Amino acid sequence: MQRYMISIFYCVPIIVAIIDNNLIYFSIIMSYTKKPLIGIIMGSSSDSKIMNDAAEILDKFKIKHEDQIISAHRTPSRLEEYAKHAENMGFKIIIAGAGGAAHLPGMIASHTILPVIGVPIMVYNDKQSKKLENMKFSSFGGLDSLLSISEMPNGSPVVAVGINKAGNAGIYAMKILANEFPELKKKLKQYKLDQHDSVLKESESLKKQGLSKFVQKKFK
Ligand code: RP5
Repeated sequence: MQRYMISIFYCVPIIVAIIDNNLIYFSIIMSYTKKPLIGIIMGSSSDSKIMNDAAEILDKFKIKHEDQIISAHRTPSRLEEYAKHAENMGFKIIIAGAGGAAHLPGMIASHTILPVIGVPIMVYNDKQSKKLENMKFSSFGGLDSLLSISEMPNGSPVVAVGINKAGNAGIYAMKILANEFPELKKKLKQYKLDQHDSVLKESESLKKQGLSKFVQKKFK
């Protein structure tokens, strides 16, 4: 079976002609740039710096998102309200970050059928200090949060990315959305090509300068 998509109008909504087994049919693809499609939530304002990596990816791909703080432990009643709000808003995906016992992603998933991508966050408890070396990390270095999110019981899955890897949550969300929005598929392919090119560029420069000079320059 052969499938082609021809974009007729590059405006919103986009109308595409789909040629499938010699049959032509038209389909309207709504633009993904007009309204928030993703809800980003986090358990505390202290998670915001890490969760911003997810927002940056979404912004790069021009996907609107709505960002909120919802604490599973401190604002439990808001959890259920938020799940309803996310569905009413037409969000396609929720990205939820939390540290420590990290119940937020799992609890949100239990209130909605929307896919939830959980970001385990390594908690630090010296909020006054801006210097990384002065921060005191939680005893389990984020493993507590990773296990809380990934070890959801049967029937209530939450996808977990690596500890503090909110950017990956953003990319994964783009991959899910790309099934619905062909333009996003193209952008993801380009993103991969850019990654490839940037490794080649670095490798060329390493080869040219030699390892010791390269390291001196890169880590100065
Ligand atoms: C979790 O507790 C939050 O997600 C955060 O990562 C952690 C610490 O919260 P704060 O004490 O910094 O507010 O609920």
